[in-house]
Amino acid sequence: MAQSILILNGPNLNLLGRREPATYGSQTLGDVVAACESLGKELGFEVSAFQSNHEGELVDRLQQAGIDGTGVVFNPGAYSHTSVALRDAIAGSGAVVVEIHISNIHSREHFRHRSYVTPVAKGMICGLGTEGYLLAMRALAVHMRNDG
Ligand code: CA2
Repeated sequence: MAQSILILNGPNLNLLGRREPATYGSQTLGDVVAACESLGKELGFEVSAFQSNHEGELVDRLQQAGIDGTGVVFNPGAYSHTSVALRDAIAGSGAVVVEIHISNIHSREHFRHRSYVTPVAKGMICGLGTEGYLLAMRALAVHMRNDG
């Protein structure tokens, strides 16, 4: 059975492409997911996607990913900077997560510089626009192949 990758997006990312194009680009979340699905075919991974504005729903998906052995490309949005619950969900479930931010969180306001997720993620990509989702998938695919 093909290995799988979940594209998980947190609060407000459903607005992608509709507001703040200078910061987040002009692709919609649908465009991003379509590009990830297409790369998934190329890499031989099943791809699913989920977005929620609700922290607990993100916790549920991370726990399930840990159980299923599904790799996660995760943009936690603003919860990155606030959520011990998301950090605990990753650490506690053993889900393999590559964190991604569209913008460079280190060149923005000070409160965005710290992510609670980064220390428990396999790695983190930021500032490369929506291309970051595809780079994260490639990194995850290499890691998952090596790990069986
Ligand atoms: O750069 C990123 O990907 C962020 O995770 C995006 C979050 C922000 O709170 C993080 O600091 C960095 C915000 C997501 C909101 O997305 C919008 C997209 C279009 C229009 C309005 C909001």
